[in-house]
Amino acid sequence: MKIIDAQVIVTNPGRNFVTLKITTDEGITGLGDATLNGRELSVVSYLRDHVVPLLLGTDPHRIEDTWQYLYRGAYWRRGPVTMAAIAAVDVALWDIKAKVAGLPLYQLLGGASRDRVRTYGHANGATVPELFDSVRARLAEGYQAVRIQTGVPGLKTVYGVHQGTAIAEADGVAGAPRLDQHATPLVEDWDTRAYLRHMPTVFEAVRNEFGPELPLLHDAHHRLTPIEAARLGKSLEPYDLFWLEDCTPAENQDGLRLVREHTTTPLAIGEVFNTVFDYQTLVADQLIDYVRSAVTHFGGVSPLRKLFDFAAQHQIKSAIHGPEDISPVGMAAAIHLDLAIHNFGIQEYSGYTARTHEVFQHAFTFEDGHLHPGEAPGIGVELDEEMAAGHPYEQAYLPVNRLQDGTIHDW
Ligand code: GCO
Ligand code: MG
Repeated sequence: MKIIDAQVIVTNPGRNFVTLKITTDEGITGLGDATLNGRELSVVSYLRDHVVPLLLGTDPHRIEDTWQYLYRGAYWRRGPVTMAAIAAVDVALWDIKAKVAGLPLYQLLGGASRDRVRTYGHANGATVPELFDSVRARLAEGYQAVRIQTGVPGLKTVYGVHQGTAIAEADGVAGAPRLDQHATPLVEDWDTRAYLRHMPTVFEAVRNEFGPELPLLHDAHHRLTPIEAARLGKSLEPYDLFWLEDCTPAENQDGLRLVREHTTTPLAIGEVFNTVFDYQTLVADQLIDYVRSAVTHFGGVSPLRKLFDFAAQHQIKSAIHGPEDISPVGMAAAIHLDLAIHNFGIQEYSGYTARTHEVFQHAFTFEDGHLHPGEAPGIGVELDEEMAAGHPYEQAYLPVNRLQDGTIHDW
């Protein structure tokens, strides 16, 4: 079998998504997600201008060899643009291989290790009463674990969450996704001391309202230094968090050691990482509890599977990044992997707009707070190209963040 065509399709059914579609001489097609939120067109060019010409005429069954060829052959390794492009190829080739086998992808990854995939959803509120309403909405949708993000008194914005207009036609499968993309970057404001004072009061209120059982998560969105993160983890211990996510900018892997030495709050990190090298110290020295990388930004199913196997040796679990800026193609690939691996932890899922469900028809289902990849051969997603063309690319940026004196800070 040979690859005879590879197209990069950009569509915006509520936000920008980049999809690679590979076609073989036997008419079998495979899809891969290459969406890099806020920098989408850089991956489009990487694929169209540099990767597609290398794929034409090659054997789609040689997934590992193609991966190594694109990774090592470029000479310039790693980085989000490169790894998102390679991820799209990897997933599209797995999709083709599983379609040829007539099996859903999870069967090729060893078969199901569980019946369904537990998810968590997002609850956001500027105030505590608004937050409670949002938690109730997630519970009504079936979620059995909830991420808690709130406003901080004195600050204008609810940090690190998707701001903007709720999409009116969102079908509510898992909450109304909010756009975090703006034509020019929205500027948020930040005060670490106010945040550190406020968060324990929020979690105390949530525990008092919703009881001790509900798994609660929190994302600090890289905004703290190691000593600040250590203090936050310690102050949240009474509220039994499922995890504290991205508490520091973890390019400084060793910084997590300081956090770890001071708190038993479980730590999750890695949505902006793109290779195993970003995790070496964190995993080998057991400085974290959950690895957060997405199939889409980590070079695909092949390397993420290897990371999970490495993490398993240190009792670290998976927690694949899955906000609405991962397309349904990337999400489907994640759900197959979640079902197959042994050290599964949880899957993030915040639903999609109704338009996105129409453009990306998918076999995966969401019920009672759990996902299942479905039994369609491959990853189980088909892209309606005509409909996709009706929702063209729109320039969009993520927010940026400044301290109150105007200094740019992490978002
Ligand atoms: C999460 C993430 C997202 C990011 C977004 C950026 O944990 O879901 O932090 O909310 O902000 O993916 O593109
Ligand atoms: Mg996050």
